This record gives sequence, C-alpha cells and structure tokens, in this order.
Amino acid sequence: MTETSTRPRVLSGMQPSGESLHLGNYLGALVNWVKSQDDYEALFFIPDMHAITVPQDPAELRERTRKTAAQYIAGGIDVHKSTLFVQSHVPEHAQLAWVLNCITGFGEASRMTQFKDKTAKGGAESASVGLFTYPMLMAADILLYRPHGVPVGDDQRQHVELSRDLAKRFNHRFGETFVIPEAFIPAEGARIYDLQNPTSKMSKSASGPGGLINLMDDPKITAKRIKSAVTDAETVIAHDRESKPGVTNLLEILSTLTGKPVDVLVAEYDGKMYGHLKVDVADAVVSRLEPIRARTLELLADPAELDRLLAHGAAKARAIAAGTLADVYDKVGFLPPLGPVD
Ligand code: ATP
Ligand code: LTN
Repeated sequence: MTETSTRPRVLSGMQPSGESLHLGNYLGALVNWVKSQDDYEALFFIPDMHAITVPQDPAELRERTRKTAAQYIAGGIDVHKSTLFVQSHVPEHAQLAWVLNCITGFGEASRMTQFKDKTAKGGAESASVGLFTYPMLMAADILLYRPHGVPVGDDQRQHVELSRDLAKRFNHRFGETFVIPEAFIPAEGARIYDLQNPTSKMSKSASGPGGLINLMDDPKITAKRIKSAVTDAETVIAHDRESKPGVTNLLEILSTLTGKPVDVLVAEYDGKMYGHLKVDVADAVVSRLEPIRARTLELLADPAELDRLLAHGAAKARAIAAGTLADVYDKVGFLPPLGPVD
C-alpha cells in the first residue's frame, strides 16, 4: 500500500468501440502502458461511456468491453501491479464531468478537432451532445485520479491539453485541487498509418479493412495485409514520410517491434527489395501479436473471472475517485448531503 502510494501515477484508456484493438493502439499506447507499470502506480480503464457518444449495439458493447479488458491483460497489463476497471463502474467520472462541463467555454469545446473530424461527413446536426462533451468526460477521467502522466498516441494530445487547461482553471478559481497532467507520447510508434492509405492514421473507423491490422485477426490475414501494403513505384528502402509514406510506415513498425533504430534498419536493407522488408515486418508483427490473440481467447473463455477482476479494479479506482469528487463538490459549494435521516 505505502509502496504504491509513493510512486507517481499514470492513467489511460482505449474505447471498446471495435471488434479488436489494432496495431496502432498496441504500438501507440498499450506497449507504453505495459512499460509504465514498474515505475508508476498505473490505472487503465475501458471508456465505455465514451463509446456510447456514437450509437452502439448494447449486447455488442458489453462483449467488446470484456474483450478490450482481455486484450489489455493479454498485451501485458498485470492486474496485480495496475488497476484495471470499466469507466461506467465508477460513477464519479460522470459526476466530475458535469462540473467540468460547467467551467468549459462553449467556444473552447467547439474548437476540439475530434468533434469536427467525426462530424465532417454527417454534419454536427445529427451528432449527439455526448460527442460534443466527450473531451470534458475525458478530462474528468484523468483529473479524478490526479495522475502525472497520460500515456496516449499523438492524436490525443489536444484532449490532454484541454484537461490541463481545465485543471488549472479549477485550481485557480476554487483552490489547489488537481494535478496538472502531462501527455506521455512515445517517440516511436506514436502514429501508425493505414497500410492501404499510408497518409491516414490506422484507425478502427478506417474506410476499408485492408489497411488495418487487428490484434484478433487470424495471423494469415495479418501477414497477407502487410505483404499487400501500398508502397511506391521506386525500389529504394528509405525513410521519408513525404515521398515514401508506405515504406516509412513499415520501417517504423519494424523499428518499434525490434527496438532497432530506423537508420540501422535502412542500412541493413540497403540493396534489398520491398518484398524482403514486407516479409520481415509480417514475421515481426505476427510473432508479437499471435500470443496476445491466443491469451485473449483464453481469458474470454472465462468471463466470470474477467468480471471479477474488473469489479476488484473498480473498487480500487472508486477509493481514489470518491475522495477527489468529495473535494470538488465541497470546493464548488455543494451542500453536503446528510446521512440517512428518519
Ligand atoms: P477511432 O477509429 O474511433 O478513431 P482509434 O482506432 O483511433 O479509434 P482510439 O480508441 O481513439 O482508437 O485510441 C486508443 C489509443 O490508441 C489512443 O491512445 C490513441 O492515441 C492510440 N492510437 C490510435 N490509433 C493510433 C495509431 N494509428 N497510431 C498510434 N497510436 C494510435
Ligand atoms: N479518447 C481516448 C480514450 C480515453 C482516454 C481517457 C485516454 C477516454 N478517456 C482518459 C486517456 C485518458 C482515445 O484513446 N480515443
């Protein structure tokens, strides 16, 4: 107990919105979460409340929430070291989000790029208000636990920035309450690109499945997708995001998986063909992901045990979250409720 409380804290989460986590989620986020567990008191959660900002099938959401938890564990999250929980099991997230909504400017929220991106096609009229207030719920997720770091991929930078602004604003108006969190963004793997469209980030919501590597895909499909990755009409293996985005993406994936710097890889592939690089990337990805897939399936075979682990995590998380929320409610001037009366 005393051991964990002296370490700085990190917290992060990934939405249970797809059939599986993908290689971008794994290399951009999960690998760093796993590394952080030894040096930090770490909390990892499944933001199911964020998932319903867009329509979800209820039975599917429940399944995906368990599946996401299983992938965290199979990918290396150790439930004995870290706290693993589901967002909706800790009601303080929604409660703090309301208070943060009330100190966020409408203009400030309107400038968040995720809402603009996600409504670019269908228009803001048909989007939910939940999607608009997504960043304030995310700020609540973070600030409740007073973490020092938030390990995420590059695309989450603006959200962490808003959390910092809201923490500073609250502290300034109501007195020191929140720790100002920092985004921990990896130097390598922060942005993995779609294999078919290597100028767009790899994403669950990509236009076609060909560019996506899922942790739960059959290894044969994974290898095939990598071997069919879009490259360019040249033959030289070089790192150049502008003119060779496809080859550059493959080099970065290999570098992150092998730990070899990109320039060392470029030297090793001197005189070799794109096909060689693709075979090596496919082997490296498959050998890393296959045990994770197998372990995920094992964990999913015992949903009662997974639910028990998540209940245990939620109790640990609530013990922290309740303290912060009580402090916030007091500072904003809410009348404390009396205990039971007759
Ligand atoms: P969506 O399809 O809704 O955009 P997503 O696939 O981008 O989803 P998220 O749930 O938004 O995934 O992201 C979970 C975590 O994975 C975040 O920390 C995010 O920064 C990271 N991440 C997502 N995509 C990539 C990527 N292509 N490269 C590196 N990191 C990524
Ligand atoms: N928006 C994040 C998921 C998320 C999150 C968080 C990440 C919700 N709340 C708090 C870190 C901390 C995403 O990855 N899409």
